Amino acid sequence: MIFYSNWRSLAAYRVRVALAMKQIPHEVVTIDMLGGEHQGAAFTAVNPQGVIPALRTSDGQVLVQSLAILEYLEEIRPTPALLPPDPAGRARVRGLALIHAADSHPLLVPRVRAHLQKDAGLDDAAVQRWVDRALHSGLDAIEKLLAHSPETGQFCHGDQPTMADITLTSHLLAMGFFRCDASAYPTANRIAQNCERLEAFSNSHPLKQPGAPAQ
Ligand SMILES: N[C@@H](CCC(=O)N[C@@H](CS)C(=O)NCC(=O)O)C(=O)O
Repeated sequence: MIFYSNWRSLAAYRVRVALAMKQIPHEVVTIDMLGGEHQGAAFTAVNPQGVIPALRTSDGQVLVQSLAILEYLEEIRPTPALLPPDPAGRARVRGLALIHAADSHPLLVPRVRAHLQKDAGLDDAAVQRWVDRALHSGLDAIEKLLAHSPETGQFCHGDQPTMADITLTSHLLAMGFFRCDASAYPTANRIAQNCERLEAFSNSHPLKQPGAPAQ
């Protein structure tokens, strides 16, 4: 498998954690996102959307969208499971994951921030308020869903990490990147600390990847 990645991409982080949890061998191809390589002809021939990540399977098919890739990895390598066994549990985990991956994160990807600045004329402070709002509104909901459910355990769903923990840690990494205060979310922070104790999560941290700055 070939994993097209970049240290700073949170969507790539989500796939990186899943590959590590399931110990799936793969080659990493780093795309220079800050240098615009994701929009160049070579990479858009791989992923026409020009976004990271993409995964080329061992039989040559290219998969896009981090959550679709996670579902694929789950199907080809069911253990350790990223989804619980029961339908309601799977829907709960997918729901938590989608708050981050479908509602919050898409509002703050580089192309959206660039559009807000260049086309909508927002200054840096206004873009920061936009990002703060996207991240806080998502995490407010996630925190309530976690804190008020008997299904929540050491991790978002029970005592084993699932897809929801991958997206929760992705959300908290985004809060760190954008210097948003995440101290008001005790359940989310407790679970993220449990994730951080697992090598699949800690080794996948963006700042530990090739090309990342020291801090
Ligand atoms: N929903 C997509 C998001 C993909 C995405 O937007 N990736 C970002 C990096 S996290 C990217 O490549 N952005 C390039 C840009 O916005 O120009 C997924 O989950 O895979």
